[in-house]
Amino acid sequence: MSKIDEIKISKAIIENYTRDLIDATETDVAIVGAGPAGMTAAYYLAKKGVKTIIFERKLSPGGGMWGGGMMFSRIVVQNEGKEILDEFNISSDRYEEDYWVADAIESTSAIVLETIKAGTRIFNLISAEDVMIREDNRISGLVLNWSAVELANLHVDPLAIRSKVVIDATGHECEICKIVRNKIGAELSTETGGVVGERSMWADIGEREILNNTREIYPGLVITGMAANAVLGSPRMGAIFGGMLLSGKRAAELILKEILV
Ligand code: 48F
Repeated sequence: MSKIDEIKISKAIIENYTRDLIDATETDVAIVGAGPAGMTAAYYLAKKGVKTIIFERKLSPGGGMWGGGMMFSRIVVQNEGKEILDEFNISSDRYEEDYWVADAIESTSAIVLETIKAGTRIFNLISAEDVMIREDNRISGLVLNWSAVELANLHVDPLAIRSKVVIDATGHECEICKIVRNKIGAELSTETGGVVGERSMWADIGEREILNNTREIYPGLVITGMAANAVLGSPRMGAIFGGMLLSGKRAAELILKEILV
């Protein structure tokens, strides 16, 4: 084996990562949250050649998909979502007439891999702590910091990236919408003008409403996944994931057809 040089290894990591981070400072779409909805949106955007970057707070991308339902590592998808399982080459077993069951670990890893292979770059361990806004009252980028800074509660100033569109794919917390509402005092396009908040579990209604909830909630800001239901006051739905996948795809279609034109 050839002689190993730790300094070369360190330089290789720093140079390669920094090159990609600099490249991420100007993008078409910046997605906050690498859960199933955010990654599916990224996959369909990147496949169409749209420059798409995801920032994920945690070490592992995947959000709430790894854990299945109450740590039983299986997810369920209804018939309408089966085409997306197939698109990601995820194997699934039919359960009665309407459902498909898939291994949560296979599903999450397949979506992560396919999303990256489609051309999306995922930056883990980075949190979006604010947005950028300009005179036209349009969201124009994200303010980012290392998750470790946030966790340690250190006072370290963030850096920023510019993006034509931002997607809030932060799940139940809908963090970006809360920031936009609270810091800018923005009127979101909801019945109250603010974040309505998710309702208790009712999977049938939650899954039915999520596609309509996937929308541009403020100029330059699109919501997808559980964040879409939380912002618009729809119910949560538990370990059925068809709506998350279909919402991600819908967010990508909306951006392609109506925003980045
Ligand atoms: O929670 P999450 O998986 O959201 P999702 O894609 O899917 C929801 C389901 O997992 C489940 C469900 C199924 O019926 O209801 O809950 O809508 O993924 C959200 C990701 O966003 C990250 C967080 O760590 C998670 O991986 N995240 C949240 N806030 C930030 C963030 C932030 N400010 N910056 C970066 N990442």
